[in-house]
Amino acid sequence: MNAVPQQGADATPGTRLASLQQWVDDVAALTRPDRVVWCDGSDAEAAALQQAMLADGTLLELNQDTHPGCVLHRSHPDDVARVEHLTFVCHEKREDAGPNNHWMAPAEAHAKIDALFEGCMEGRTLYVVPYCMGPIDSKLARCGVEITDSPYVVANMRLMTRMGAAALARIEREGAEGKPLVRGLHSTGELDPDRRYIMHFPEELVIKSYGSGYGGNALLGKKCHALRIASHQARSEGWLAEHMLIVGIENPQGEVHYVAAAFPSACGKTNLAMLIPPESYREQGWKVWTVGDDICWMHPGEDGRLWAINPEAGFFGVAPGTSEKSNPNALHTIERDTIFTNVATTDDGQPWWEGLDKRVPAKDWQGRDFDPARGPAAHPNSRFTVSAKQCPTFSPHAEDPQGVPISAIVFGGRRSSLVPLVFESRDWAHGVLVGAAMGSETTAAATGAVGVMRRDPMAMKPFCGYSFADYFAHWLSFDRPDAKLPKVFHVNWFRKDADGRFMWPGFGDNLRVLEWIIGRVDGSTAADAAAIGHVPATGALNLDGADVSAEAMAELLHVDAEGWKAEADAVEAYLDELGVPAASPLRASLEPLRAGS
Ligand code: GTP
Ligand code: SPV
Ligand code: MN
Repeated sequence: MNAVPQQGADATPGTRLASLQQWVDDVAALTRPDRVVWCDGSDAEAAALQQAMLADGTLLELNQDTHPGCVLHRSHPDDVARVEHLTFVCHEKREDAGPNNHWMAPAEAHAKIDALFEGCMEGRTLYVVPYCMGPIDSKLARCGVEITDSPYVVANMRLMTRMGAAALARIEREGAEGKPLVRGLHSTGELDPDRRYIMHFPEELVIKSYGSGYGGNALLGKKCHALRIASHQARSEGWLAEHMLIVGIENPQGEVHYVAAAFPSACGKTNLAMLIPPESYREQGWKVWTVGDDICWMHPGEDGRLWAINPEAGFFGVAPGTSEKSNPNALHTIERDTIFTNVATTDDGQPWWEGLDKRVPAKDWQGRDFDPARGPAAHPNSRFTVSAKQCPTFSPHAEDPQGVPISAIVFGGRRSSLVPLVFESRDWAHGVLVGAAMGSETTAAATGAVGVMRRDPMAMKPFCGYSFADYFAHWLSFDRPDAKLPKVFHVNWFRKDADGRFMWPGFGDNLRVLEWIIGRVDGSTAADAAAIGHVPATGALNLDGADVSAEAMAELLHVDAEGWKAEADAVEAYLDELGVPAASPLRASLEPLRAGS
């Protein structure tokens, strides 16, 4: 990578925060780059970087008439998803990482990965990327600095975070006050899967990532900082860092309820966050406001409610399946100034993926002439990176420094059987159990088998920076006398019939379920008691205009008592595996399932 912009005369030459300067100097001594560039986040810097990447083939220009400002990146074919088996959470004590994480002793982990970093930036440029997760003027926001040798990472971080001079100014101000900073070191290395690690040191607020240029492995502000490190910080500071979308639902009276929803990777967060109401709802005046599509930081406010910010500034969304029918909002968002990664292209250079439309792609995600015999044209985990500001439904409150108040928390996963369309937990402890018991069939977002059911508590299996037993206890601790906690629900858009077809239309029609959820919050909708919690009373779900048969609906809402007894046993065994104490309220919350009432 030689064609990189020279440091401009007006670019920040470094920092007056001595500890930060020292770290950058130390990293430069270890990695031996040709050049060090401090990123200021300016348009000029971004344009120069993009030019350099177009010149050396890191980026390819897409059709500028149909997609102005859009570019394509084709990753190394072995570097297309998160690598959970190579991701480590390195607490001093193994038990603090828990059975839910891969663990290595910090000293050993540093030694292992530093050996890879040694001299790895020779011939390359070292970029210093100061960033802020959350609105730059928000007390709830947190800063970090990522050092990377990938200009693609710099370009993505600029869209996904508040990156550059303003973040550095906050970092310097907070540094002078002695506030901690998250430090992330990243190199693409050789992109060799055998020389690849994603290491976290929560007690030091340090991340080290080597050997991958892909999304969650390389954009360190995202999963590494805003989930794994932040969840550890949140535990000691009394807040929650979650793998959740945040969406505002405005009813015809103009009242907005904010809902936070945790679904595992590639299970519908982006789609729900950008939902377009069914026509009948639009006519009545329902509106949906997008606050965030992947990460949610929630803090108890003075009023006892949970207040949430989206720490991110952009969307790194799944491309396949995104269409004018499923998510027109996303399609409009990515019409311009978007980085596409591993999508296919049409013969006139437009981005294309399975499910977009009926056109036939010309080139597949690896740039080969498309041949259906080789599988899908776009990689199943191909993605777009785009500023959230381009989303037509971006909430006017998304940048409020105090965040938005959360009325309901929704858990959900891909469950082709058993789990009904929606149910409500009985109380907070039961809600935490419902989150802890979440299961979902695996997707292409991580390497490994797809479609295998696994437990994924709160959609945080790959992202919790400490032991799940401690994490559940932390969730339970929010239930204080002065707290006005959100109600907790579970949904399943992914039930399948005997022919393997989805039974629920999903997407925009999911608003029907959200309407019931909000009705439960404000007390206007009816529910029946069942062993799993509260389920919609007959007729309580608005199905006007929905393309779903009465038989399918009955099946979607049915509670299979025997099936749930078996599920309760499986959940109990999982809690045992995680070391959840016998006296935990989670255990008591399982009892009604056993009793079948
Ligand atoms: P990450 O970015 O990986 O955390 O994922 P995400 O949860 O934001 O996933 P996303 O919304 O991008 O959904 C991924 C896949 O789920 C796409 O293939 C969608 O088409 C599909 N999907 C989303 N919502 C629904 C739904 O309501 N029903 C069905 N059947 N599929 C859906
Ligand atoms: C996920 O896998 O949950 C994502 C994409 O949101 S990545 O940032 O690559 O982790
Ligand atoms: Mn995600």
